[in-house]
Amino acid sequence: MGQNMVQKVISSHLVSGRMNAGEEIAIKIDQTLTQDATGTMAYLQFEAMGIPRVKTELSVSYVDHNTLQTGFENADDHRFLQTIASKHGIFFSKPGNGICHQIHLERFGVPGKILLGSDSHTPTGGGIGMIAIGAGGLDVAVAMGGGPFYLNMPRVVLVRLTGRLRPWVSAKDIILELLRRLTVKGGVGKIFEYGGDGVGTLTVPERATITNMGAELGATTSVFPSDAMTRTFMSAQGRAKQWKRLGADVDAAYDETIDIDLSKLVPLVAQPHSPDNVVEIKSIEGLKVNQVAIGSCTNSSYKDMTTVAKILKGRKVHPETSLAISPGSKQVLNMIARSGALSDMLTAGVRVLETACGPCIGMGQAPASAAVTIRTYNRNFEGRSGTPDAKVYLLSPEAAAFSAIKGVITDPRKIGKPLRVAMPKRFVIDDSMIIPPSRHPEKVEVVRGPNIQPLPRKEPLGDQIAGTVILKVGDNITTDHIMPAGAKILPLRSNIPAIAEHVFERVDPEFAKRAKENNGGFIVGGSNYGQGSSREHAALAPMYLGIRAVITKSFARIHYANLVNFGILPLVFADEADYGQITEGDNITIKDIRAQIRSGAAIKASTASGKGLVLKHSLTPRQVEIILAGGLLNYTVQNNA
Ligand code: MIC
Ligand code: SF4
Repeated sequence: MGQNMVQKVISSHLVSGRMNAGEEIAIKIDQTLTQDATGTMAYLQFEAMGIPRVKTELSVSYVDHNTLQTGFENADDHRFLQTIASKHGIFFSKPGNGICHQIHLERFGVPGKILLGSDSHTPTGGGIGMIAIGAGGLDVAVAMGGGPFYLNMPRVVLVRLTGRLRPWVSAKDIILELLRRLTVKGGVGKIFEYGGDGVGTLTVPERATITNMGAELGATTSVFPSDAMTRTFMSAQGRAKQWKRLGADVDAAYDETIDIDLSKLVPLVAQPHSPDNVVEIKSIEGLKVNQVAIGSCTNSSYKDMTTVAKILKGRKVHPETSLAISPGSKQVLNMIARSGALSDMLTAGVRVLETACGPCIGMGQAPASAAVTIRTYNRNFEGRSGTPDAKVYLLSPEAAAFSAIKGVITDPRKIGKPLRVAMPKRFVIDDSMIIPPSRHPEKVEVVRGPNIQPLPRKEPLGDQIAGTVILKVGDNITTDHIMPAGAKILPLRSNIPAIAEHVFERVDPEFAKRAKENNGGFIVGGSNYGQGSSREHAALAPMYLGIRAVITKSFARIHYANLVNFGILPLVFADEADYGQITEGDNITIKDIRAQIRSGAAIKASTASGKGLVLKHSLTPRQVEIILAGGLLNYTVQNNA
């Protein structure tokens, strides 16, 4: 029998394991990317491994998250990142050059290669036929050092697209439709491989919108075949030589199949506060909109921006609505400047922001109290915009632009005659903001400002763990709940003692204080705990506060791996009903923990009231050794010694 595309790429990179769904495999990583908010830690970790030069084919360090520079912290981070990149063989993309995923697609992505990135939206690269996976910074550091990446072989789901999108229905509606059907948990342990006749109707940036937001399904990644459309995109980027055709064999088998008839889709919107809370735009038409934001790694391509400009041309943004746009990259901004599209936007009354993540992660443009803000982004978690009671809706650039004119949410099908936005024959290519590594690394001094604090390390696991339940939370807790971002907290990413003060701040402002008073303890959660970002700070900062184990009904993939990497035990209830038996303030003791997790069987714990509690783990034998060593860094250093 033939192979699907995922099997082809993984088998050609397989270091160990067998490609049976659920079994642990190790794969060779060709390329890595980091962004500044996760990158500083990743490079400190890489440095701690003592490897002089990266061993990947290509590693790129982007600066796109912390670009506000309201104090010295972000600029210190940028300088550190630039110098350490230069010293260790890493390309450095300067602040202002754009969002990591957009630039990687434009300038570096290669079909059939495997990319590991310290950002959960790394799967954007699937739009150009890469297997692109998001991971914690430490996993990326190990990959830069030449180590393989470990994961459980996902189930492969064929998403069969047929037909063609109708006017004013866009790629965003395809992924919103999947979120509507499958929810934010629906993709856990799966890779979505797109196929069918409908694929050929979608350009690379449209495909990238879909693979980008596949992260919101909880999927390991999503991927499109590399076809004529991919070749057209790559040659317009001056990279035709790097193109190769790649797709599934005709007789390939899949673990599951989902059918989507593109011609039946309608404009959709995700309502607050979850990307899967999807309804038809039509059903909420007329809702007053205070703010509109167009951009982010999901929808900031040349095609998106040009479409928006064409809708705005000759019209004005509504007097009571603010419209902010952030083009995804310098290339995009430059091209809309040259074509005149930028001028059309300005004339319409747009606020133009830097080519960076910006409002998507609460870096500026926080909406007014209780405001309605509609965005082309990928996440609308509560408080993420920087305003705790703001209501964030997610939709297509077309719908966002038209609603900005109307001042109320409006179905984009009312815009009128369909638009045609052709892809450029040749993009404007100027890589001058991508700085190659030094040819004389011995001469490069790595500059660290006071914001770069040393990495906290953890001791190997003791024989027993005991402590208090510091916090109990419900289902679908995001990493934005655990370790908030935003303009005030993000600049502390390189300073764990300082950022640890903010853990769970929006859920319970006393969390950090209580954890310190109790010398750490346990967190109890519901299902899909830790969905969202790849930020390892959501594990590293709780580790610093002494959290020993997190006990839940289930975990999201990247956060689970991050907990293991930092030596925090991720455990689940053997009987989910026990979740109801535990309350905040309970004391839990797990004796003989080393032997218990090694034996692989159920783990016996006890509460102060004397009640027994049965827990389970799904650690692989390698992950057990990592936990015993006190985390991946200790484990890697031990094994390299
Ligand atoms: C996000 O979209 O949540 C982020 C900010 O890009 C994160 C990374 C981070 O927290 O630094 C992600 O998606 O991984
Ligand atoms: Fe940046 Fe937002 Fe994309 Fe995260 S989701 S990489 S914050 S643009």
